[in-house]
Amino acid sequence: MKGVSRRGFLVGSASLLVASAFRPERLEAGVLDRFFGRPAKLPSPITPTGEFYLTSIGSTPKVKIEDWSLRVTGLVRNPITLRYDDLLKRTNTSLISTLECIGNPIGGDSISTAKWEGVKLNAILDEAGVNPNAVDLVLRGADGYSDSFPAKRALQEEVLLVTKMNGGLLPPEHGFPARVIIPGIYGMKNVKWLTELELADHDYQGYWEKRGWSDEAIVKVRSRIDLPGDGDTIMGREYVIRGIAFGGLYGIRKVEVSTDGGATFREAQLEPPLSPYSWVFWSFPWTVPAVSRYTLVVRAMDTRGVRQQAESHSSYPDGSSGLHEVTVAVAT
Ligand SMILES: Nc1nc2c(c(=O)[nH]1)N[C@H]1C(S)=C(S)[C@@H](COP(=O)(O)O)O[C@H]1N2
Ligand SMILES: [Mo]
Repeated sequence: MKGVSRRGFLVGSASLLVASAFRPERLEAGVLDRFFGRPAKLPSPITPTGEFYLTSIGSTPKVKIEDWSLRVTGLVRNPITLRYDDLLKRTNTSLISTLECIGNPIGGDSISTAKWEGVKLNAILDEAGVNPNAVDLVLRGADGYSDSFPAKRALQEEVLLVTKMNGGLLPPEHGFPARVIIPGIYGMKNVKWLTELELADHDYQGYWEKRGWSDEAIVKVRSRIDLPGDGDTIMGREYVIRGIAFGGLYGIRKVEVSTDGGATFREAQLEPPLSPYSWVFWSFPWTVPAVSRYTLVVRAMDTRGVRQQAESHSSYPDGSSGLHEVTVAVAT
């Protein structure tokens, strides 16, 4: 079990290494803030591109756009090759969607939200004519990474072949020239720097699956307390506890907060989300009964009625579970 959870930790630490190598300020903004006790804060509903979490197995590949193309191959009637200009010309749809790394621990910040623009993947796949025997869509990136997800899912309306992020071209580190965004599926399958989409007749095992991570990689219902931060001291008796919750493809029906270490829970207020596939912001006005220390706990339920799992488990192999809690002191 030890070895297993260490592997779970690897994704997170790898992402930190990559983030720090490319944008030293990111490490400062995330990890160092915590070490130096800068105030906790609520994220923006749309994560500014420069603050969006980063994870990759290596460095950002340099793609020469004149030489780049995206090929659709395998079990299709007409294999097609898309050039960058074609893809930009076809960019006609947008989607706000939250992306989370499967290695994100409970309470972690490898989760962000962007407005993605691109073309529906099913438009491209329909043009290629997918053979009904196709099982998986295999996605290959210019960095040698690959992953796959079910061909049936690839034909659904909400899956995008993305060229733009938050109004600008996809930045190099987030997958320029093109990536895929699949709402409700952990980041690992949202392949960046795409060069090939292959329809395969079998269940393909991608980079992380070969290392034991989940093949389905469906995001789990989760919630996080952003305010107050763990270890904070609250001044006064009126405080609004705030945070986010995320239910992947299904959205969030309910968030509940405990101010007594999980013994009792009461319902928080939800803000309407920016999209069915984005995180939800919640708030919980709290009248503090006495000067003391408190353990605050949060839990969520998705729109299907599936509850956030209370039992803690590391992210390996299929995403972390458990309830986020913070301990605060109240002074007056
Ligand atoms: N080509 C390629 N795509 C990739 C990866 C990678 O290493 N190479 N990492 C995946 C993982 S594990 C995650 S969590 C997301 C992160 O996307 P972001 O860096 O834009 O946040 O990209 C996914 N797509
Ligand atoms: Mo990831």
